[in-house]
Amino acid sequence: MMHPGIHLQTIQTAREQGRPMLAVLIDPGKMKRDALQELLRIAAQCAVDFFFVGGSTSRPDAFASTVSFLKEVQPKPVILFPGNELQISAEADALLLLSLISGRNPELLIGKHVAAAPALVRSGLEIIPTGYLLVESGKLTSVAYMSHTLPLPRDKNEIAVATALAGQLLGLQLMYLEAGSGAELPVPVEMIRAVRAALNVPLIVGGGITSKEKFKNALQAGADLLGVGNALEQHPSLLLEFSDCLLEHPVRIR
Ligand code: 1GP
Repeated sequence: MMHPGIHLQTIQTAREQGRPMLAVLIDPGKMKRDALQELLRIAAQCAVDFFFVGGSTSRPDAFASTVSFLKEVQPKPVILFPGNELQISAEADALLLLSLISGRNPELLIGKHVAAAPALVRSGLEIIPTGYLLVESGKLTSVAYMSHTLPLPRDKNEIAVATALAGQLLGLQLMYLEAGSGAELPVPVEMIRAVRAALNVPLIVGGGITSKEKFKNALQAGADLLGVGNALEQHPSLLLEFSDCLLEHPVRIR
């Protein structure tokens, strides 16, 4: 029996209380330091629960210095969302150990995990086993290309549900329904609703959430934690709108 660490417990408790959460995704490969500082200034006034750090193309040095910087200048937990096995930093609070269960690339199901396991144990990080489900989202995304996997068809909710259930049966503690960073289309609301209804573990939804309306749609469909990155790189003030949306949510406890 796995005992959840403190950050997983926080997410589980929020789900039980019907209090959706917000994670701001920082891609160190894309975000310059002054843009990050501006985003942090806005985030300090918002209902941000976590910073996720990761990306498909980020270099290890930029990755490590971004994690250090975040830990130094702001109080919210920093959770690693690694784009590859080099994106590990013991300075963070936790790491989503992603298994790309929508795909059939053995390296991303278990291979990279075997290579990284000794370093993960040594790091002392809270490790959160997470099922990662990539959903087709219009045009080809970096994550679909880099992972050499076929995303789930957008209109096949039953496949998404069966995949998420299989991940849950295997003991994964979170599910991440992902359209891909910078996705043209976010995960369809019907799919979020169907997967959320089938799961006992918390559901993260991200990719292509670029407006308050899309944010609200994912929230109302049942996402327990919303991940937003790309849109905030371009329009950091959107974070205020997303935060208002969470605080307006009927059962959000402030
Ligand atoms: C990517 O789900 C996250 O893994 C966030 O996506 O950058 O499109 O917001 P965006």
